[in-house]
Amino acid sequence: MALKIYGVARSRAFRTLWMAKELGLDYEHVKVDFATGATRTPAHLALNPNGQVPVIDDNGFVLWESMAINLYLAKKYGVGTLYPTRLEDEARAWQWSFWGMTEVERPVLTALFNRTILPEDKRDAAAADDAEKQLAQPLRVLDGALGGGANLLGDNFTVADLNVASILAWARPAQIDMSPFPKVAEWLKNCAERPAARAARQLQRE
Ligand SMILES: N[C@@H](CCC(=O)N[C@@H](CS)C(=O)NCC(=O)O)C(=O)O
Repeated sequence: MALKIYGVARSRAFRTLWMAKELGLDYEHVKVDFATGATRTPAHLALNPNGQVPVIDDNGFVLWESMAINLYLAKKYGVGTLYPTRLEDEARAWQWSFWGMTEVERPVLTALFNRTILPEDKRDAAAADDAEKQLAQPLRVLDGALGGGANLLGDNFTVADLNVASILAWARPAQIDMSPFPKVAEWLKNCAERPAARAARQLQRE
């Protein structure tokens, strides 16, 4: 098969699996599990020297970093649908993807780990609360941006929405209160209810 996606669905590989489902791609899922040390084997390090997933191998072209992978796949297979055609919209897709990684991912993960993932005696409630406070500013920005249309680049769902929503998918298990950000809450729900998102979530249960 031409495209291989490395990484179990309960890792950041979820983002890429969701993208592949949106694009209707045929792919081989190589279920490398970060929890077993499988990301640190010589074979995996040869693909991604960071020892992480996701990674893709698209017919011999190897790429890591979830946002870069999704932008690449969307541009290769989804111009005019998931990937914008206007240069300015393309730049906004990058803007939102970088923003998600730099402004949102760390605090949402801090809340997630300290509220649900770590063993109870290792959780730091204050760190989680602090992370939720830090998230308020970017969530206000996102709420404001969603005032102009149903999605980040306008009416249509694009890679910008998928990339940011796949990071914010952790907000619910992290028990982030979304009530001050009603547009974000509605947009996130719509993104999560897409058939491709549901199909990717199903992979987390297998
Ligand atoms: N910035 C990277 C982060 C990738 C990452 O941290 N992946 C985790 C799983 S969600 C991983 O593979 N961890 C294994 C390890 O660090 O050993 C991306 O977005 O692709």
